[in-house]
Amino acid sequence: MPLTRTHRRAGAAALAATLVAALAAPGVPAYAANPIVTNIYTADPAPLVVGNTMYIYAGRDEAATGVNNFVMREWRVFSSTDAANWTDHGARANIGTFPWAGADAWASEVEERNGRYYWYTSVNGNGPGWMNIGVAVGDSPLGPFTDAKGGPLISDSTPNSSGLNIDPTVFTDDDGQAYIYWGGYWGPRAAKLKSNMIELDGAVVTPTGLTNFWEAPWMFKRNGLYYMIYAANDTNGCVTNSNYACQRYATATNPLGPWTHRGVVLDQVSSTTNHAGVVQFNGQWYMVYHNANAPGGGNFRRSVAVDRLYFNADGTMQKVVQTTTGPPPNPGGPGQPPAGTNLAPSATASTSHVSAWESLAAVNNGGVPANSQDRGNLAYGNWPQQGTQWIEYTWPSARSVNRVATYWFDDNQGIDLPASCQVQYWNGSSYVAVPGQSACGVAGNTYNVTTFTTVSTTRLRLSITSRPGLSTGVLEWMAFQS
Ligand code: FUB
Repeated sequence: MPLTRTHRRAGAAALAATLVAALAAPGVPAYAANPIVTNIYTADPAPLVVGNTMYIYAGRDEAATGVNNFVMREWRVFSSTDAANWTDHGARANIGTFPWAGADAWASEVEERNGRYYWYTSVNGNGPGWMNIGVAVGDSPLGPFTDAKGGPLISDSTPNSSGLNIDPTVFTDDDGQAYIYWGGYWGPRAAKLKSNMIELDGAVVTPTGLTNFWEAPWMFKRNGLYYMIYAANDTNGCVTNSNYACQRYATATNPLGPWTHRGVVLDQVSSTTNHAGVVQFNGQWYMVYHNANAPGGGNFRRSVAVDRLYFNADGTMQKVVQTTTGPPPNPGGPGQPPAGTNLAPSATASTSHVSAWESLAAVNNGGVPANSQDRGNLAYGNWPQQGTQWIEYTWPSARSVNRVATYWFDDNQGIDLPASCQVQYWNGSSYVAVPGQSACGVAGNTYNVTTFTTVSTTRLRLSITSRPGLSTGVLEWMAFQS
């Protein structure tokens, strides 16, 4: 079983010793929180969603302390069903996967097509030049993977290739056309891929508009708009020292550009390199990136981290807030309302604040949300308020209550899942926490049930504390006596 956050809080120290010993083996749970793995060093993460699972494909940094070079020989896979708790599946490809290669298992990305999984890798071939793009293929997200081509897909002998042929990102458009972008040393390149996914289709082009591109492109599409994030290392709003990098991004209305630069989406991280991927999972957007934050970490001993990514209403992206906690668990799925008689519809709702364009009526109108972004039955939000806000039920006479269920609203913009919450009741003179309450859950896309010792009250309150810089919202708040 993957570790939960509760486990982590309760027994992180005890678990550490066990995990350090156990994690060499595949299929072993990895730490949650950021970095997501701390028993080994991992870098260049590439997310992929398959069904209800998010995979992260990453390189492994094996440089000893004080070694100022990449020592990278294998690519590993991690998976999660909630973007918070991760399982390490071990190395699923390595330099030996490519008989023509000899070193440097650098950044990679996996793309699915017709049930096959194509793993595009940066690797040092034994031929002329330095880095190449190879491609392995497997029949499942975990492989086994074998060399798909018998030689590089892209090398220094590919006409118009990059000054450094690394960091492939492969994107398949709605019409089935796949594209590969790659490059380093300020040299982004792009090409179409044939439907066999292992041959370029036509000429390599030099995309325009990727301002200050350095390396590490990642392409995705949202609402019909193409996005490219990429590492830049300019000191013009990106980094304080050009040994480091940030993630800039650009958008386009055509998959081959031209691109329009939009700004910085991830600031400098604690490692000099900055490599990220973006993915939508269970209705929410995530950025997966690396830093040097694991104990003993450094520029060649990096670690993968995951955080939420938010879009503004105009499609621009907010800067990712780099956290040590990682995102809250997001198990997804519509969920079913808890059984029992819901006392909420018979109450009058009130709140500390409701946004003008949202509705407090949402919380007790009996709606059944499909997910945390579902506005179909109204949504309550308290934007632009931050910190602690509340919603409250008042009944004309006392009710006995010992359980609530909360379905949070998350608009992927200013309203997010809260940092914490507490159930309170009016004891005749003030609001106090209901006695014996279980954890007040903050997961999205589900009913968070909190139980407590029965109270008899006319007023029940849900106190909600936001995550930094964000507001909170509720789609449904149910109250029961079991
Ligand atoms: O991990 C080796 C190289 O460092 C990657 O290919 C680059 O993107 C940078 O992260």
